Amino acid sequence: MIKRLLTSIVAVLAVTSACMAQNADPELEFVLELKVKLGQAFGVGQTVHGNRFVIPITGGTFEGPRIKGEVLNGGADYQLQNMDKGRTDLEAIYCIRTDDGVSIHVRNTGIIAGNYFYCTPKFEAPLDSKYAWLNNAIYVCKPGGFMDGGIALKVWKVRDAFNFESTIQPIMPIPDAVRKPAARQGKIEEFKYTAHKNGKTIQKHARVYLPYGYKAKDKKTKYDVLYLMHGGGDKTTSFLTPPQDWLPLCNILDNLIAEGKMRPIIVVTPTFYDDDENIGANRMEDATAQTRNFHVELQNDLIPAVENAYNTYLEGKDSIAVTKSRDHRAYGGFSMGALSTWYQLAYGVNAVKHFLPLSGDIWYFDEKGQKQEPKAAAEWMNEQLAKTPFANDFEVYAYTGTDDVAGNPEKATIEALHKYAPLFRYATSDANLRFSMKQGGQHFYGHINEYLYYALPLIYKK
Ligand code: FER
Repeated sequence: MIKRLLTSIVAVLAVTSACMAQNADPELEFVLELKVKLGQAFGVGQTVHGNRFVIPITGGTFEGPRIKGEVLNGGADYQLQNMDKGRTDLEAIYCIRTDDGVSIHVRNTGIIAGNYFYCTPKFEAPLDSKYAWLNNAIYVCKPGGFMDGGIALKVWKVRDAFNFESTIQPIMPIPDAVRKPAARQGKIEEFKYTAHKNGKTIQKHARVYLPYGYKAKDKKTKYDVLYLMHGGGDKTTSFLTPPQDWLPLCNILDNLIAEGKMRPIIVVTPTFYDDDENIGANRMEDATAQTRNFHVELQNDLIPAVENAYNTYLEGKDSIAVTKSRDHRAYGGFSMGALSTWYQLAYGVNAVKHFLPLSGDIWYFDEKGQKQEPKAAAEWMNEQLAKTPFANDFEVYAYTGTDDVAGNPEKATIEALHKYAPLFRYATSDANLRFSMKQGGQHFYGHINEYLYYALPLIYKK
């Protein structure tokens, strides 16, 4: 008795753990439609089980997205008809054969009660065949129509519904130690360059983080470069060296590199404004246009200037050289900088391989200047990428927080990319789009820099 009790507890636990792994609701996936030819039915009469009725199955065809073939002669539908109770129980047993010669046994049981006519077929396919996938699933079936001397039956497989919410990766608190200055620190330099913007030549600057141990003279040691764009109203220092109550990115970088969690890299923090001290009218339209156009300056001015000044993989100054070294380049940004990241992906995927949109959605407008729904933005993004030779060669690492103004907009963007932009592979083993949300994460650098603690080791594996 006790032993049986223990056994059943173990069984319950096994069932519970299997259930916990899949908290999604079920949905149906169409598998095939059968067109079954029926022979002359005959009644056996009243038996101990009820009124037994036999309908021979004499042939037919079947077809679905992954399988097709013929229904074999020799099966039958064995029915128990209880007309007085308004109920018929049926059990059809027969075989089908695929067009490439695999025989599959079918046993389809169901009920007819008034208008309600549903069955649950079971398939027995040879384990060593390419149809073995039919074996381990629950199916439902209902008539798709009645022909003279036959019946059409549609079959669906019951599977877990895709639950977008459950695919969002959570973000754990980062270790306290990585917030503090590391023993071995990189250097932050000011970098001046000439940009060509709206037909004008302007002098601009960016900040450059050089990892600990970077030696200008050691030309053989080359570094990948990450460009990080600030948010609206911010400047070139906002990421790396914010006021003390924010989490400075230089501490994260120094500590990740010192702990061996990522390769040493160069980080460049430019501005999409004319310069730090000239943020213009700082109206939203200005910022939107400047984030949209920054890819031109990045490719023509900033990348050639900064990557020829430091030891990087860029060899040359033109766009061909920039494209050749794109595997070694990442672009990310916060808020309006995230917007510039999406625009960089849409307009400048030739120059960059890795993208880090941090708390920002895609702003896609129609001719009247109306911001479009995430679906239209996702379709536009897919079209943009499809035009390039890099449609299958980019990676997106998207992050935001639940208490961030960009949280829900970015979440809607990711879900739309998953649904409507086939070039993005999301929640698959070969994903090129990843999405994480920090519970309570807000719209400020302190939280954004936490996201980079997780993102950078993914891009810059040792
Ligand atoms: C967003 C929500 C807010 C976003 C940007 C902002 C690009 C804010 C911008 C600003 O105030 O500068 O989804 O995406």
